[in-house]
Amino acid sequence: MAILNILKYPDERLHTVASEVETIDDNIKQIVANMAETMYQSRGIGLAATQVDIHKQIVVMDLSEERNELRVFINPKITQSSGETTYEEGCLSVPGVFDKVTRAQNVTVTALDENGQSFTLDADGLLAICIQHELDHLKGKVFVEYLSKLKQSRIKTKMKKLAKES
Ligand code: GNR
Ligand code: NI
Repeated sequence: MAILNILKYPDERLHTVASEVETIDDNIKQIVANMAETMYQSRGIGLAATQVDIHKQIVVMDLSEERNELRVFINPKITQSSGETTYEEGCLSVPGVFDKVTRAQNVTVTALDENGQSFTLDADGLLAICIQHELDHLKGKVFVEYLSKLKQSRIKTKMKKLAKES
């Protein structure tokens, strides 16, 4: 396994649209394992392949307290959504920035697991928020793009300053 480098906003590569996974082979399983390891070591609740510069539709997530309930979503699609909820979001690609985003309260997602089994999940609460946040990454969208242009510009300045210092 390996820890992968997480792209930081405003890296242009975060705006790449991910391609569908055609076959779940050893290479894809390796990517899933490395993404899980990277998510756990970064203490995130989710990670999209886009964030580690792999432009395939792969997401890993773990919302459990014990960090032992890994969820894998390959080629995920939201088939239904309803309601509205606002939550203060953060992102491993925008460290230190937290702001409110309004999203659907409930979503139904269909995806393949790491064995190529198709599954459907009805989600609400933080799980539904996280699914929408991760699917946005696969489409090249970062949560800060829901904020005002002024906030986005301030965040860009802050991130560039952080990058220089490190
Ligand atoms: O770790 C994460 N926490 C989080 C909190 C609120 C809403 C979304 C998230 S996802 C984020 C990890 C991440 O950046 N995934 O893309
Ligand atoms: Ni994120």
